[in-house]
Amino acid sequence: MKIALMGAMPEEIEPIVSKLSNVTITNYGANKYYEGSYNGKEVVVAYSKIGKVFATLTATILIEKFGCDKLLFSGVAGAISSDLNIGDLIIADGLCQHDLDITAFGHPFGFVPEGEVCISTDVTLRETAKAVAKAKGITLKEGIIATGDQFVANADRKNWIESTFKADALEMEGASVAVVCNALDIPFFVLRAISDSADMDAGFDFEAFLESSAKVSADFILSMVDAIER
Ligand code: 4EH
Repeated sequence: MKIALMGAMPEEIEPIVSKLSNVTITNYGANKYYEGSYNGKEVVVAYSKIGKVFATLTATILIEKFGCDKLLFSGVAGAISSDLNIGDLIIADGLCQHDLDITAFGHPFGFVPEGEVCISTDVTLRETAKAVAKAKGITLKEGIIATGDQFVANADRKNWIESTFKADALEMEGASVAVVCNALDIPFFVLRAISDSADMDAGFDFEAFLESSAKVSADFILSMVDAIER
């Protein structure tokens, strides 16, 4: 078993890489891949850079070049649901692309022929997350995460994403990981800690809370690695 641990930004993987043993770095596809072990389990860690295209590339390389057979994403997100506050954790039940629009041809937002609006994450990994949360006494929210190539800092856009996709949080990479892992039949999981509320103050909040929220998510992901059966 080899577990891929992926983030989008350096801040999202630094708290993971710093806890690995026997790290080797491979440069590939204009990116760095950190291979190492965490409490005896083999992991490969990378940050993709921001957005759907880079996330697709990195997820594909983690699976096809490095041979990872599970993928866990860790990072931060903008809250949609009003019961998510800064630092809270949400796991994705499913992920959709809020910026995908071929509605001109009668399709719903987020849908392309032969695809699906919402791709579900692995049920076993979700159960592992709930067991870890219970053991740690942490509240985990579960819901839909909407992905798009936009930093949302606008209440109207946020409300549209909520009403169109029933989404609880939004970010810029998760649905890419979902598309890749779903197509390649790799169990995957997306965890995000809230850094902002995707509203007028989002830019400011994001800068203030990126590091602390990224660490909340990374610490939880490492506990999940410990809890995953060999
Ligand atoms: O990887 C991108 C980062 C913002 S863009 C998506 N991440 C953070 C999640 C996220 C998010 N996405 C969309 C947190 N809040 C979000 C929001 N909308 N409101 C970025 C960040 N820093 C420098 C440059 N670009």
